[in-house]
Amino acid sequence: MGEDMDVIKVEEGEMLEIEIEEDLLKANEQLANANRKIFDKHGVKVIDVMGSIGSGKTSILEKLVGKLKEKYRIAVIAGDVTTTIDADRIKRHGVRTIQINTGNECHLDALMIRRAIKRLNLDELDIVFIENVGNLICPADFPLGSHRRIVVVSVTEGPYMIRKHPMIIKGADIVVINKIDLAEAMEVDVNQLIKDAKEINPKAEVVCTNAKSGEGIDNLIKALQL
Ligand SMILES: Nc1nc2c(ncn2[C@@H]2O[C@H](COP(=O)(O)OP(=O)(O)O)[C@@H](O)[C@H]2O)c(=O)[nH]1
Ligand SMILES: [Mg+2]
Repeated sequence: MGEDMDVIKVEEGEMLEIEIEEDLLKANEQLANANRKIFDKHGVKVIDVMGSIGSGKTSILEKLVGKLKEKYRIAVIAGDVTTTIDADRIKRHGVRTIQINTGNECHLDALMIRRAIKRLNLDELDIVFIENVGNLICPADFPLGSHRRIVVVSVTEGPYMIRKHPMIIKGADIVVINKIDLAEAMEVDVNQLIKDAKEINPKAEVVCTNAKSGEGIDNLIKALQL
């Protein structure tokens, strides 16, 4: 697996490493704004998908790509510390896929995305999905230049995932509550998760999904205005 995958390996010292964190965040934001301008110039809509490992990001992307690939020209950039597992899964759906291996970094940054988009012909694309590195802490501080940010939380992570991650929920345009098919077994109250999300971020749209069956994916497509 991963042999013919297009992989960017981020070497040490190549990341946006600036001594003072504030400068780092500022530098990232400037690059993110520049990325956004590039996307807009080429008419590409970019969607950043965040969430813990195992929450269902790749499964949701597979379903989205499956439903949208006839209508739109799609590429997927998958971020992961070391593997190409996600990009391999998505590539099977026949869309252009790039893996970014971040090495020690627990999030993608705007420079990594800049490097990845250099490998894409943006004029021949309508949508770029980005699967961020799997956790709900680090990606919150690093905008990539995307138009929409999705946070995926699954019921198997227990009842407190949303309340315990207010920063990333605040920055989300859409909160997806996934694996609703397992809510009963997990004794997790989906309505309470929805309430938690709305309380932290009243502007975010909340969508419930079962990425295995595809339930709710059309609502997510609607929320994304695609
Ligand atoms: N039952 C159930 N399993 C799911 C659902 N979404 C994802 N999974 C499973 O959860 C595991 C992790 O999903 P994955 O998409 O790899 O999560 P990621 O790490 O966030 O990309 C896989 O075994 C999926 O088949 C769901 O809605 N319901
Ligand atoms: Mg994944």
